[in-house]
Amino acid sequence: MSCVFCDIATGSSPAQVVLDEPDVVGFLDVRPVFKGHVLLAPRAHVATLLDVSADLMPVLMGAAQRVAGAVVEGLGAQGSFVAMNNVVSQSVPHLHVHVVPRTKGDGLRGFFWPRTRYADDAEAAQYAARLRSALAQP
Ligand code: DGP
Repeated sequence: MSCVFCDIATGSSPAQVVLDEPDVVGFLDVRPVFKGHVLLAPRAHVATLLDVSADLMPVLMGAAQRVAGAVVEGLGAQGSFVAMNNVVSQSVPHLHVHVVPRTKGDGLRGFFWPRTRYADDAEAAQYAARLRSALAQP
């Protein structure tokens, strides 16, 4: 099965690589939200966040933290937006963390999503309870 991010990880497809580590590769998004937008992908094919091993997770998040620092130090951004799509809105089914440089007034408003409200405190409490219950499963 072909995978464009596996090909970038092995070097068989070209990319502007910014981070080249044993378990993680970071490269410029070919269609950046802002210039310097980086994608971080595990070298091994992993489809979504739910498939990341416990060992890989801190490696991936550590790399995201360092790239978030690099967009500030290296590009002069004030901050960053760090996110990933999982299945829904995920156009490449090889996990990738977006690190987008951000600066006040850059024009990005509310990012991609519309916001809603809970009907009342009871509804919010019910959602919280369902999540606590799911998180309590072994
Ligand atoms: P997402 O929609 O969250 O799955 O983001 C996928 C991103 O991947 C999208 O912003 C464009 C980028 N992308 C897709 N194909 C390529 C590619 O071949 N090279 C690079 N550098 N980026 C790609």
